[in-house]
Amino acid sequence: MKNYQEITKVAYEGSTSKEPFAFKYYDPDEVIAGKPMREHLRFALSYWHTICAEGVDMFGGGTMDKKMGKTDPMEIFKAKADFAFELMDKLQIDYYCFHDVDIAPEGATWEESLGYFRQMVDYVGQLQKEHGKKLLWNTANNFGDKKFMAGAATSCSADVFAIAAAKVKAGLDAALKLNAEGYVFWGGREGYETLLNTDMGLELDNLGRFMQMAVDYKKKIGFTGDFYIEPKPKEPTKHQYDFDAATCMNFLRTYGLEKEFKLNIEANHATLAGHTFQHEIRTAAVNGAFGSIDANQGDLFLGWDTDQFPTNVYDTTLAMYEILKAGGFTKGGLNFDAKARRMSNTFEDILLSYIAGMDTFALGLRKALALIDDGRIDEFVANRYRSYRDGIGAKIVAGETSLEELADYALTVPSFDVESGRQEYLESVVNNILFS
Ligand code: XLS
Ligand code: CA
Ligand code: CA
Repeated sequence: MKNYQEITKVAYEGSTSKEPFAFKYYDPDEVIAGKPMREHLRFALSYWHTICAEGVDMFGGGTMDKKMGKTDPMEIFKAKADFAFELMDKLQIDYYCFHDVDIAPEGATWEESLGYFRQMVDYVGQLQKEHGKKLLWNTANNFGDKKFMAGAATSCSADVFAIAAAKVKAGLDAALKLNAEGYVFWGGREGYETLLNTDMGLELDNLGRFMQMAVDYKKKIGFTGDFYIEPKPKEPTKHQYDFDAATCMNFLRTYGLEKEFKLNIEANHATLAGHTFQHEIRTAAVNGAFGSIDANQGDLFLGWDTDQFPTNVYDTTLAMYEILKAGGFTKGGLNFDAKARRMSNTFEDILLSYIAGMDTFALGLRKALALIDDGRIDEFVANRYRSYRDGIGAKIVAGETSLEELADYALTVPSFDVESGRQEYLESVVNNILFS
């Protein structure tokens, strides 16, 4: 196998290629269904996993060194940024995502940290221009530091609320400067462990106030990117306020914010909430809040956020089917919030894991389009609900009937047979498309 330095560009070679450092299904400039694959998929590199994480887990230290041979903190972060953009070039990835602490060192005080952050925003801004890349979204890490142990916008401490706000303000200034397509709010520790020490009502109201202030500031500075909330049911806190897509929509409507936010759905967070990835995408879409995707997969046997690169084509096909049905991405994209396994600890593995993830979604896109072209599933669903297209069904849908009228109507219905849902047949249609 070639080594990392030898690979200058991962090219598309088609499904018969055995070259490890080639795409088998992702042909970035191939036009399918009216646009190039790169525009359908809008792949993004996750800075925190790929550029920062070194393989540390609960039981052991790093298995990879990503300090790029530097010792001075600013030099380390500049070298990491150079590496990030070189990697995006090699992989033909157009977008990236970061937390504030991913791109810059933290100083002894907030003021010092802010100074480093601003310098590094300028640095990545320059690299963005040189390499022709875009920022899909950025965010604030308001969960890692000790001060966020009881939450950020839902902390019991108003001072912590204030520093969290300061970090979001700095993040929005950066988003504006870097012309980001979006900004993410993942409520890392916005939740609680026990009600015995928690004023839930105040915490939720404060979270609503926090989000409203972010919206106000966004408008004030003229940032036109999307705002996303990223649902997750647990980890780190036991009860997270942004449990799943439906809970987030309820939160947004309660605080009158539903027009200002969309959702960033993460595959592995969906499964932790006891939902399929498709369910969460569909829930976002039917609520008019489909925005962006954190693409990864979990492990069926492990109940935590394993953030694995997606390799399951069945899942990516059904996810891409939902994404296409939702109208595809506008400002959002597919961010690989995923990391190679701890023992896949070489720079070659970084390339190989992205290639696997990108090809799996590219194949999913191709298969989802084939499912739509085939038409059997859409036709089945349309036919299944045909009783709502005329007669009493059409009146129900139009809101033109009442319980009294329906009660009279029910007396005229001789029997109440419901047709078969044909689940097994439909699953066999999916297999037929996948394997032909
Ligand atoms: C953690 C989340 C996080 C967000 C950004 O589980 O996925 O990485 O995407 O803060
Ligand atoms: Ca995520
Ligand atoms: Ca995650």
